[in-house]
Amino acid sequence: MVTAKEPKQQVKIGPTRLLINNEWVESVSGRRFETINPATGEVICDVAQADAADVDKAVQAARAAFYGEWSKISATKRGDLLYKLADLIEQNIDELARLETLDNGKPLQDSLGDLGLVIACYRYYAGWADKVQGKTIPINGPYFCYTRHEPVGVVGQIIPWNFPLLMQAWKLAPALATGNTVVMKTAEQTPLSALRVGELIVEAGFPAGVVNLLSGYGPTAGAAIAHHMDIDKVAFTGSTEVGHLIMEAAAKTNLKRVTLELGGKSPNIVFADADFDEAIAGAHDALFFNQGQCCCAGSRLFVEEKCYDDFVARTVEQAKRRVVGDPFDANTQQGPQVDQEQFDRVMGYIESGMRDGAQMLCGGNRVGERGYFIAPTVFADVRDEMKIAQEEIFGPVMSIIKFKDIEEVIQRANTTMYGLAAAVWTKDITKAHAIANNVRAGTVWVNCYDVFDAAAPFGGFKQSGIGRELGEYGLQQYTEVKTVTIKL
Ligand code: TXE
Repeated sequence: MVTAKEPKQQVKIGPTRLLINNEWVESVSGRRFETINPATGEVICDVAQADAADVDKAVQAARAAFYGEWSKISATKRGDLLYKLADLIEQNIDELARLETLDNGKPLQDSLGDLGLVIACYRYYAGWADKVQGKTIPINGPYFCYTRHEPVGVVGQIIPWNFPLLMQAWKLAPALATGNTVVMKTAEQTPLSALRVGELIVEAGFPAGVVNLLSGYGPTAGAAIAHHMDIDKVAFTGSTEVGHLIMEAAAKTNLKRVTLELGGKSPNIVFADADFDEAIAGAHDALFFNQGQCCCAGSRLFVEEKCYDDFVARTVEQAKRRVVGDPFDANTQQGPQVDQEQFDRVMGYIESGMRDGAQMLCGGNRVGERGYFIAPTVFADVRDEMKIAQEEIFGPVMSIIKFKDIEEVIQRANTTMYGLAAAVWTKDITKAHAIANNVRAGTVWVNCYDVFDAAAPFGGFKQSGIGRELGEYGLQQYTEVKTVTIKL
């Protein structure tokens, strides 16, 4: 049950203006927009609303910094600044976690979990800053040839609302480690925590113009970034639909580099020989974690025929036990969906599942009278062609699908336009490798799910994206290779 108290009282609201050139400014238009507490539906505060004119200002600041002070700072010093930022985030971890929970609705424990990964990400890339090296190349003739890995330039970054602080870290850390400057637009649903990090960025000592933070909407501020002629690269995380628009904008303007991390419909495959308790708990978390609002959610749960009935029964029991309620309550496992639009969308998918004849075994309803809470919902007997098995639901709605054998499940797992993640639960190492090798996805987890580490790359095959984030691979997306050839 929802027991939302007045979480606002427990949270200190940080800056609500735009960060451009290390100054906190109102938008050029003077417009502001409201950000809502998803646990209550009430307004938290309003925030300056950037559009194209503010993007221009931010790009000018970022360009000046790129050619100016930032270009003169050593790689080691860039690393030091990132370490300092990580330390400041760690010192303010409780305040940031509460702000994240207030604006996004995720349980406080989950915000703290995200922040652990945030801090690790900044530290990981801080360590890389002075280790990005080119090569010397033995070309023919009397020449000395080497490569330099140079920053791409001014980078536009557009991030979503499901992991506001973590997505900020995944984007900022590799970009700054490699010497780029940034114009970042946060999601309109969750502007607050990123702005508080902006204060810490200034406090850490990053020069003016290196990081510019804009709150605002996609079709205005976001599109202005994607179309800007003086932005060298755009990194986007969000829907596949908008991913198409970002690439189109880059193609129509200056061919800025594009990296995309988009939606998914990830197969989570349970064989009858799996450790049953672990598979049930793992499949539950794979789907319901973060209110189901994960791009890599295990949203097509394939269960082998031999163990199907038992698995379904126990999975439903577990879903019924999930504690939904006030995200500030320590016992809460599931908070509200992020906003009314996402709530309506998820409820629409629940209706479509029922219409298509899937068997709804629990949930399906709103929880409480205010806020955007949805009961954990489990559909069994889902068929591949149903909408709930095809489209990204992005909510606490599990779709269980029966399969007979390994060849069949590999083929069915791959019948999707997405390819972000996959998982397999089995004690048979041959089956585990067969799934790992043959499912077309950027990440495959074996007997685990959602294991993230700043050192391990993440990203999509097919329409789940272009490029990789995290790890050494993530650095490559933020550098240009320059070949220098010198006659001897
Ligand atoms: O996404 P959008 P929405 C999926 C998920 C969800 C659906 C819709 O299925 O239900 O997308 O969510 C900015 N030019 N994911 O509407 O619109 C927007 O302001 C430039 C998966 O929130 O893609 C925000 O900052 N930018 C996902 C960001 O794009 C634009 C996370 C994401 O918003 C823009 C979120 C435009 N024309 C949603 N339009 C993931 N991969 O994790 C919007 N934006």
